[in-house]
Amino acid sequence: MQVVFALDDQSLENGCSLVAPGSHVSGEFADRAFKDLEPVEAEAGDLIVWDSRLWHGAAANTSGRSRWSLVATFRAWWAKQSMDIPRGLPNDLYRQLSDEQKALLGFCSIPPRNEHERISMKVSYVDLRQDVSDYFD
Ligand SMILES: O=C(O)CCC(=O)C(=O)O
Repeated sequence: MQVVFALDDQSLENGCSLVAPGSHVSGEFADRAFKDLEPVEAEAGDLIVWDSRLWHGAAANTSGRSRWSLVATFRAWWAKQSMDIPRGLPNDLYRQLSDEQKALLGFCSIPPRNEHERISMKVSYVDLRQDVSDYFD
């Protein structure tokens, strides 16, 4: 999810966001030659939200005025598979994985047993353990 929080009024003249409606479901990466972009004009204080897959950018600022905004991208780090892969993965496979692959398989989002073990469900790469059995009793 992409979020643009407009700190200034935003028009085509001062470089507002540009989007390609429907492109988020095209299954294609952004085509930089694509010309049929639509401006997203906004007032200071508006919050604009779109699917991060939407092809987007910003117009050239030709106004001589500022066009400040805060842009942030969010994704669901807690999204997990429906099978309990962390608990069932053979250790010889686990040991071959990179930290990123371990995170994708859920080893960075194993829920704690209780608030004494951990408050957050999220753990970082430095908290990854040596063996699968080190996560479970
Ligand atoms: O400047 C904007 O309005 C959009 C910028 C943006 O979404 C990005 O840089 O990914």
